[in-house]
Amino acid sequence: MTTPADVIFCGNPGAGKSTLLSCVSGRQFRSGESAWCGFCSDFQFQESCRFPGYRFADTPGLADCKSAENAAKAITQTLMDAVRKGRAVKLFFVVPSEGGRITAEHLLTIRKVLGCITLVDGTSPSANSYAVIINKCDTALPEHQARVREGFAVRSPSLPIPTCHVIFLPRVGALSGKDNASHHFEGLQDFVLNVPAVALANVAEISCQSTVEELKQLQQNVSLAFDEQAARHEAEKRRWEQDARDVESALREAYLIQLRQEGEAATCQLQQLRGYLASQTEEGSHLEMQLAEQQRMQELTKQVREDHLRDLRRQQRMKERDWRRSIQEHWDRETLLESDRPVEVLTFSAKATLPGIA
Ligand SMILES: Nc1nc2c(ncn2[C@@H]2O[C@H](COP(=O)(O)OP(=O)(O)OP(=O)(O)O)[C@@H](O)[C@H]2O)c(=O)[nH]1
Ligand SMILES: [Mg+2]
Repeated sequence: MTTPADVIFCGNPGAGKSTLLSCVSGRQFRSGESAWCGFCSDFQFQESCRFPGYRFADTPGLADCKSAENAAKAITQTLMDAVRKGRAVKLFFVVPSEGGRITAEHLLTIRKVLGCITLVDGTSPSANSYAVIINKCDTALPEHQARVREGFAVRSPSLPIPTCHVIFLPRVGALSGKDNASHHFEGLQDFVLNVPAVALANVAEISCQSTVEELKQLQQNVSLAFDEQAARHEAEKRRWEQDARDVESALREAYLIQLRQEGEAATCQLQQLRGYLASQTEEGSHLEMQLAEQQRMQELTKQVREDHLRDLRRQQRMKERDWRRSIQEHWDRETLLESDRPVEVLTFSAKATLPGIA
């Protein structure tokens, strides 16, 4: 938890100050016009068990011309009470959302309240020394929010003290037209706790004298600033659109190049595959030819061998026939001569001289 401080809500009538204070603190701050009727300098701080040590103060709306002086007094007294008690102050301005525009009336209130403050070091409040609650937002359009944030974040003739502490709260139907109703706004308590507190040394009276003239001047400034901002945003939008188109065409170009390169690589691979297939086919047909040649040679060899074998057998048969014939002749001669030698011995010696055939 941050160091306890006084939480003070300022803003124009009907912005939702009392309602939001009740929602944050859990204490009842009377809302609606009746809350500040009569003499409005009758302020009161309230403490909350949700935030020990903190004090919460509501203030009346400042831009209402009829009661502006009383409202100014009430704001000054509230701030002076913090000064007297030496308490740091967290200053919040509640501003209703108007479609991404902050009107001159609300800026005038911020300027007037900040303009009456002197800090302990003798200086005026600097950038980020207060916070803004944009209330009753009907839409959460990012471009509206960005425009409002930018409007508060940049120092301008309409807003000499900028701030980056801005929160957007939705319009809650259940609170509409109801006094003293409550609602939990997501992130609001943390926002209140985290906004820096400032130590005040003095608070001057808020002047309501030349409010009408100041408002007129401010309205012109605001309208000018709004037009400038709109023109800047339009130019920025056009630049972004052009950038987006450039990026898109660069991406498309890169994609096409990649596609082309992939196509070329695929074609190259296909050619390699075709080449490989062709070489394999050639090798295959070469092998087939070799095989056929081998088979032919085998057939031929077989043929030659068979021829040779047949030849040998024929020669064998012829030799055998000659031999038998010669044996027979020899035998006949021997028989005729009545030889004493046995026939087996003669047969054996004749076989032993035949060429090696089984
Ligand atoms: N729909 C809706 N109504 C809201 C919201 N906040 C406040 N209101 C209503 O707006 C009206 C004014 O709210 P207040 O809280 O009284 O406003 P204020 O800033 O305190 O006004 P003054 O005290 O007159 O300066 C009330 O009727 C609330 O019910 C919101 O977020 N949504
Ligand atoms: Mg109020």
